[in-house]
Amino acid sequence: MTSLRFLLVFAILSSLPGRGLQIADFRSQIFPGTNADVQSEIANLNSSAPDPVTQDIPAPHLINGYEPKWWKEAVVYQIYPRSFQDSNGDGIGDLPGITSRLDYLQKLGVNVIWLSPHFDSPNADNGYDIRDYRKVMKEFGTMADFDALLAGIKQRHMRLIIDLVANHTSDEHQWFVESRKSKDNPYRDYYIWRPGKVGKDGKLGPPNNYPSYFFGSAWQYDEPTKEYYLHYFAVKQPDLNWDNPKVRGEIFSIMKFWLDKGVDGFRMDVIPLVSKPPGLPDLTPEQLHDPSNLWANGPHRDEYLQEMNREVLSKYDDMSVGEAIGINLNEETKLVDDRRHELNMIFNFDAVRINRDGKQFIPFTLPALKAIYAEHARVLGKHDWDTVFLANHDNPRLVSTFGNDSPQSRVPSAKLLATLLLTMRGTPFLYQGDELGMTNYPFKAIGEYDDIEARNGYRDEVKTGNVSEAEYLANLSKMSRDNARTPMQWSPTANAGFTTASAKPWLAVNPNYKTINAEQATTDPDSIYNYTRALITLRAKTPAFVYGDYQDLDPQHPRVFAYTRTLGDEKYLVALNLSDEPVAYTLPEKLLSGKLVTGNFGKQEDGASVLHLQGWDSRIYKQ
Ligand code: TEU
Ligand code: CA
Repeated sequence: MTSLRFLLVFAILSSLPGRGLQIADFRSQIFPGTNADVQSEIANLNSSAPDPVTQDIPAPHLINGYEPKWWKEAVVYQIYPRSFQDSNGDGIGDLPGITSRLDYLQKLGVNVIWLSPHFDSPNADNGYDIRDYRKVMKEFGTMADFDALLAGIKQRHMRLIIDLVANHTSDEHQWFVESRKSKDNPYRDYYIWRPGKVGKDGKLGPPNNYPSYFFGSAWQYDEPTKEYYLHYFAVKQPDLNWDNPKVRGEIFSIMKFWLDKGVDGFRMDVIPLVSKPPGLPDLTPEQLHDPSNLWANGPHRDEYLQEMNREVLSKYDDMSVGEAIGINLNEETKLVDDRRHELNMIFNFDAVRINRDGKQFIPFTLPALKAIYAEHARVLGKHDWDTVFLANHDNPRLVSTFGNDSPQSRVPSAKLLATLLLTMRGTPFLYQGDELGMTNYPFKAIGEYDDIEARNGYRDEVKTGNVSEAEYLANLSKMSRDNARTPMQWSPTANAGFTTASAKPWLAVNPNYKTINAEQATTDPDSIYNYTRALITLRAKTPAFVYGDYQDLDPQHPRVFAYTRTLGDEKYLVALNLSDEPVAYTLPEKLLSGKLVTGNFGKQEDGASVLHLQGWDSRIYKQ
């Protein structure tokens, strides 16, 4: 019986063209009748003598044990609005600029857009410091511009998730303006205030030894009430006190405001940090090295996320992805197990930050990277869901970090990385410009950087003589977030078409825009853009890349990443050479390659036991 059903399932699967909805179509194809028929079909299935095989047969609508969901079948594209497209010549990207580029995104085939913060903000941290959650940042436009953007996205059958920055606000937010006025102000308890502590030097100092992610202490003394307030990030980003139910109520109503406008969900900024350690004792030396693990595992974290789900998320057909620094894999299931009703998925930073110790660049090996994906596949089960990403606005460029951005290797390595992101297990998140193979910027001096993290680091590390300027700048040029934030390169014309020729972009355009730009890429059939487009189309019609099991075929191979995705008897082999040198790769366990579906060098070698992979060669075979 079981095999008959699977046969049915996959016969139809492999014949269905088109997008996520196919699951529904396939479901209605498999069980064309009304729901009642479906139920009786199930009943018949289960009524016959308890046959161990059928007993664990998954509920008919599950696919390989997974509950089908649009956000599991989605390909997400992240937009950093300040750097995407300027529409009014002030050198700063804005919402009408994004709206003018929606056809470019629809053509690429992505179906969910994640918009980094677009709210009113004094931009101490480029929008991640919000002054008014129900107002659009004036540089980005008006609420009417937002509504036009949302309408344009929906008209193109795409969805929009926005950035919920609720661990902290701007210090210019009305709540904080009130809170700092006096100790008995009704908003005092919206934030975390503590009296200072007199140190051994007899001087008043911060309440404890918490460091800020942006250098210096995480506490700021405030003259009006002579107390300190907590800020895990910048001084102008005071942390909210989520232990205060009023604060949680405020955030939940802000979420409803945007969901009622038609937004499809949230990417939630450092959301695990909202439950603070009780009593706020000093960090131990070990915790001081990376306080995230302590700060992300507060006592009320899950309780507050379950409350958020109960009060808001469960009431809409929405998508929630938590940015979860400090959450390791074993903790991840607590946040994403769909039986716990917290979040749909999280960003776990194991892979994207494999090349850093704190803020220091460190080399990594391919087996170490492969081990992370193998562990994710082992730990995250059928009730969990994962994200797949290797770049965003907080990390250096994808091809420069995980590929090779030299002239001869940039295109093949960028195509290889697109293949990895779009065939791996979990919802893929692409970052603006990676579909063009945009690279890190040739930063030379601290004055070229905008990012508060880069500038504070220079102040505290170089100006104090802790680190030499050369050493600091050398590490920064590889690791800085500003590498990802240079303006989008649309054309070979002045300012790469990001803004007018006469305007001064808020951050310099990468000088390689003459060769690397969307105009060239969209018209070149062999471009990274069109290769990515074909991969997105392939993923949309191949549920094995969404719901299929993952298996690493050769975890210890130092240069080749070979894995399979299997859904029933649909099986695909992905073979990637993540090095400059060619490899004659013998497939393990007498496996044969199968039929080539796509490859960035077009080399066939169907049904082969040895694949002659060029440097950065990437191939997908149907087995
Ligand atoms: O980022 C949190 C985060 O992981 C980074 O800030 C990281 O800790 C930092 O870059 C250290 O290298 C989120 C947003 O994505 C980021 O842009 C904001 O700056 C930050 O939170 C505060 O809102
Ligand atoms: Ca503008």
